[in-house]
Amino acid sequence: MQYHEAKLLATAADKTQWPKSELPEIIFAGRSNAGKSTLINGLVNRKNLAYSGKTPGKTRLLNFFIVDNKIVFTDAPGYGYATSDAKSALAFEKLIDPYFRERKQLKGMILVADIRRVPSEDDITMADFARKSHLAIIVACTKADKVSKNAANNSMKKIADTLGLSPRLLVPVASLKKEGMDQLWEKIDQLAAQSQK
Ligand SMILES: Nc1nc2c(ncn2[C@@H]2O[C@H](COP(=O)(O)OP(=O)(O)OP(=O)(O)O)[C@@H](O)[C@H]2O)c(=O)[nH]1
Ligand SMILES: [Mg+2]
Repeated sequence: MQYHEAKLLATAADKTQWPKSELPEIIFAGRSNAGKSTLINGLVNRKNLAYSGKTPGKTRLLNFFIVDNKIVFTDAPGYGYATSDAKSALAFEKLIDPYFRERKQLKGMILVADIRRVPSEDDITMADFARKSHLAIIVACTKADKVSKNAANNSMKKIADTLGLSPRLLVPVASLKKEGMDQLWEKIDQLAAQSQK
């Protein structure tokens, strides 16, 4: 795996705290506990750059990481955990809506989905949103180390189908074992190159 230089640029509760940067940005979106933060750590080969953990709801704010001085990864809180909790759903929206609406640098989305689960309504909404906003989308199917190759292939077909996306946009990953990182980087580099045009 290639070396990648990464550091935290900013942690933002609202737009006044968004970093001043012109670099293309990619948001890591997905259900709570899907493995967004662990994936960021895996991609840059660091253990604890992004805060991750066993209990859902680890990431609370938007965390911006600058990588290789050429791209910014935005780690976001997950959705769908305790959906009955209207207060946290509202907090999520307040944090994410302005970012989606106003962040000009935002060029792409990595939709992070547990390979063992059928995408939720919220996942479908996210994929639809990316399509409508002309954001490039990549689906990282996490925790592939927990299933057989065969099961992984079947799940990925189902995930692509449910999200209405081409299977080519999906990449299986095992972030803790650093599997699939090169394949995902290849897609990220393509995305970054496109957004430069
Ligand atoms: N086996 C395995 N475990 C993983 C993988 N990715 C993440 N995990 C585990 O899943 C749990 C959740 O990971 P996080 O990265 O914190 O998930 P998140 O999506 O950032 O969660 P929130 O910030 O709460 O929304 C942690 O215990 C991780 O170690 C993976 O590819 N394989
Ligand atoms: Mg997280």
